[in-house]
Amino acid sequence: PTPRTLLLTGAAGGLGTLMRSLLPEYGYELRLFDVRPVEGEPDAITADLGDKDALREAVRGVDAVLHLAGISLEAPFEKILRSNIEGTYNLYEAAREAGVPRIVFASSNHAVGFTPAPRADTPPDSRVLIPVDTPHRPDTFYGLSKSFGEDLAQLYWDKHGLETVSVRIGSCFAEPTDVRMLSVWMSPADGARLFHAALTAEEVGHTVVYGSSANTRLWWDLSTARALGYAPRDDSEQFAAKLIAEHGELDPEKPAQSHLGGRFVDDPPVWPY
Ligand code: NAI
Ligand code: 15L
Repeated sequence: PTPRTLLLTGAAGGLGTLMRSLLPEYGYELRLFDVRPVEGEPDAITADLGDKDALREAVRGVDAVLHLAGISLEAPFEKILRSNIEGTYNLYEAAREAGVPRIVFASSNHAVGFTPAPRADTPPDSRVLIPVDTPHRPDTFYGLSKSFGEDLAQLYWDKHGLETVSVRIGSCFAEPTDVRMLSVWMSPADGARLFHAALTAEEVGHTVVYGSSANTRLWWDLSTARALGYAPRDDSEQFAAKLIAEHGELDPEKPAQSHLGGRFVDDPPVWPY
């Protein structure tokens, strides 16, 4: 059955803004949560993930949570600890206490960012795709917090029966903007399809999936996502000629071009606040 009331954390962010416009057509009523005000949404809850009372209030009566809030780039460990590690724990505790049955957790490819990518000079149809059970190889403190979130989700399933789909999102933006993104891009429309599948599939326990479109140059295995009912419709290949003409093919000798996490392995973009 489709959950009706969905708590969307991180609603003011890039992905939160995309999902605010795309998810209502799947039948969700959204309750919004973010530490920053959500533009044009006076009923949004403006609170930090450190505020346990606000979280208890936020989860009351919801059918599921789409947990996007957190620092989305690299940052000093103390900041990651507060927002992503303690913050995600606080959310899970509030959800457990309230009996919320399912969370969809925005994990990231950076939980496994130091995994070597299939070489760019291997033809796409003979590449060995990275499975979801590849060991955690975080590329940053940020990626480490996503590895933690996946383990936390496993614990809450095993111990408390709270279900999670952990989505290791690639790059969910309107368009891919570099050559790596040809492999890891998730179109916003496919993002909404995947989150909807993760929210509605039966008996997920704790399931880990990669989050991307059906890209010709895909690096990872989408079979666990497809098993939830996800049927991606987009492919980044339409952007390939222009991006490759501009930047060239990925260089397998350069760490930032030959690992899943891209530049996060040596020069991560840093959280601005
Ligand atoms: P974003 O940085 O645009 O949005 C994150 C939101 O979380 C912001 O609005 C921020 O105010 C809020 N937030 C941060 N710390 C908070 C706290 N302590 N309490 C309450 N709210 C807090 O990031 P984006 O791109 O929208 O990503 C959303 C989620 O998806 C993040 O968890 C990110 O790590 C994950 N993700 C996103 C990817 C993408 O391609 N956009 C790729 C992989 C993972
Ligand atoms: C992420 O986890 C970030 O939140 C997002 O801003 C992108 O950098 C994305 O990964 C990526 O790997 O492209």
